[in-house]
Amino acid sequence: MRTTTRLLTAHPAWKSLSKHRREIERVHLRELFAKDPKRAERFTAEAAGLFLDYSKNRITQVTLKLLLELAEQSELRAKIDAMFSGQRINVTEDRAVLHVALRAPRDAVIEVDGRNVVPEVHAVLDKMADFSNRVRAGQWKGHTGKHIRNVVNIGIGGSDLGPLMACEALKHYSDRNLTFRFVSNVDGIDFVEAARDLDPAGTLFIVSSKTFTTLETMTNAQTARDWLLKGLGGDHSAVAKHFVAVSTNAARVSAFGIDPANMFGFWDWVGGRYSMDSAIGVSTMLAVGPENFKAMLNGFHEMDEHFRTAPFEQNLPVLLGLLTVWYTHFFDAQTVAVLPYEQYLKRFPAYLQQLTMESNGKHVTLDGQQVTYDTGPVFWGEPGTNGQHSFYQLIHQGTRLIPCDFIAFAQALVPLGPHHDMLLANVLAQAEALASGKTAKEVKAEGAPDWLVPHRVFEGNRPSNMILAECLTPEILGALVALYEHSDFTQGVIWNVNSFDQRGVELGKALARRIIPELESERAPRLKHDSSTNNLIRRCRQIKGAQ
Ligand code: G6Q
Repeated sequence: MRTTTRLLTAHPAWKSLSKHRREIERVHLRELFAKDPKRAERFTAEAAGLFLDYSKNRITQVTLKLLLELAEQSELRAKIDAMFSGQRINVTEDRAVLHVALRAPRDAVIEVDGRNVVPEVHAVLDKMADFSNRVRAGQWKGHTGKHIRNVVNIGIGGSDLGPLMACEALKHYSDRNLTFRFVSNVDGIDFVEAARDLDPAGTLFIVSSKTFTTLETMTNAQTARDWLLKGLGGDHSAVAKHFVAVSTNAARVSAFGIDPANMFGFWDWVGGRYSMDSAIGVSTMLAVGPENFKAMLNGFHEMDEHFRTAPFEQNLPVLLGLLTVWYTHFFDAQTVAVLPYEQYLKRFPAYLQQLTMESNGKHVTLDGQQVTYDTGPVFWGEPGTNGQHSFYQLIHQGTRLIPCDFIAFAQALVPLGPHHDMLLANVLAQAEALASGKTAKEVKAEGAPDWLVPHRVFEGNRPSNMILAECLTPEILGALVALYEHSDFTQGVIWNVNSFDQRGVELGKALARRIIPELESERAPRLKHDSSTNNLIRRCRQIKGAQ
């Protein structure tokens, strides 16, 4: 399907925003708060257990109105409806984009090519639940009759980052009798370290790969099978008790030697980075049990419904997405820092990096025109308070504008003396300091000598969002992930790019396939790369003693 759309920069709201930006360039957040005692109430919104305070952004009501107009002029509403109704909005791969169907309730109807996909989704969820219950109850035993104590997910990218993040995020709710490991890197050390203290008789491997062709995953799966068979005396029938697969490719699963009865399926309308709530999440379900997994899906669904139905001015993903567009274009912000003040969310920024950067790291519009504006920013971050003792310096006093998303929880999952209040005080203080800063007058009043004053001044006026929830539950995790999925979608619509393909990862993969035999061959290969790559290949061969 090919469409020709109006260029983003031709939208009237875009032009008004460009003009408006010049008007508020010099306005300080301190002034905005001083002028409007109701600012905090005005710029907050709430849904699915998440409270978003976006009042510490460099915006006024005029900014918000213009950004909302930009969303309308970009036909965001129609595009949301197109996604939720199963239209093939992933035009370059001719696919529907229906991760929202993965968390739809059992009685919902969502059709792809005239077929309701919701019953299939629930059939897989039921199969996952049955399997998880059997493993957790010790009914699913290893080949020698031992209980399964270790679960190793083998996958990469979308088949790794989501379950890895979710298992960590929901550790508090997990069965501590089970150990979870994640092997993704083709660097053999990843497998070696994951397996070194495991007993093969009590270990279950989940080979997670949508295509079941991915080099890293298939290499690691093969290594895992060899390791298992070696550990269990070479009996091939052991594979059936120690390997299950998550894939859309039954033929390849079977060719690998995994009984298709032990395969959990999903569909081509689930993109890898949107798949943590599909069967790709079976490790998460094993960890936390089917009830908690369902609770997570409910949280996703609640945010989906909010995104689909709430007016844009109260719509959390729309607001978050528009603010990213605002800073990317009108303040030249190159990055967004995501800073969870919750140790269990330590992998959340890494997860978001794939979600956001694979989705909107695009240089052409849906109709193939080179964009004339920046698209997806770099997402990065670390859990608080650790970052405060390293890179926050640059956010506070550096020369770049770095919008921050702070994520905080009013209650600790495991209260421990004064820790949680200290944690909360820190996140609130950071957002306040970034917004208000500290003037030269204030520094002088503290008695600083004149020469030291400039070093101790904080400009402030540095924007942040605060995403606050009661505490980290499975529902909240689902809502949080859906918030970013849909914020990403909003940005992709404004930029008019396809947020659902990832062609940019292909070229390197293809070249690696060519270089592997060049490194492995016994005879010196005829190299036809650039001279740098040729030299590096020769040097690596020499070091390992090849010709
Ligand atoms: C995500 C991407 C990518 C994918 C991996 C693994 O959106 O598609 O990260 O998840 O390349 O692919 P397989 O699941 O097919 O092994």
